[in-house]
Amino acid sequence: MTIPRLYNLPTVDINSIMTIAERDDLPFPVKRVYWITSNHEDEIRGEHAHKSCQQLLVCLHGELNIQLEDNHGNKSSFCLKHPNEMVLIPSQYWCKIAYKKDAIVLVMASHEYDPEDYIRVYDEFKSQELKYHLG
Ligand code: T46
Repeated sequence: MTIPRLYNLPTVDINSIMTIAERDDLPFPVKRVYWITSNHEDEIRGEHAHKSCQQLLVCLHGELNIQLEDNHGNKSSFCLKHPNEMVLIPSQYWCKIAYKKDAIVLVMASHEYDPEDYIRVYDEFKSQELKYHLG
């Protein structure tokens, strides 16, 4: 079972800092990359789960708070503010993300974009738990 995880990626000091993620550092083959630049203080985004897609998030600038919940109600949270940190968000985790002003976030996804892969209603996500428990 895949669980949320924080990675500390290797860096090279070149007066600036270079952070490197080799293919073997990533837990899945990346099929899609996108990035989000937030203009608002404490903007809340996400609030959905993915059926299959897994994602890796890196906060390139600013700060990000990620709150995750699995379908058993187990919660975890991560604060990202260093560009060498990367969080794995597995599929089937409810995800709520708070962006601090001017946050820039890079996302690497295991799947191409598919609106059908999203569960956007929390009660629907929780009812999947019921289905899971009922077998
Ligand atoms: C996630 C967090 C971190 C596309 O057309 N293609 C894409 O690849 C993506 C990611 C989004 N879109 C469209 C769909 C919506 O009309 O962009 C719009 C905004 O997407 P959404 O409301 O899902 O944005 P966030 O910031 O709530 O969530 C996004 C990802 O969708 C999500 O998977 O984990 O960033």
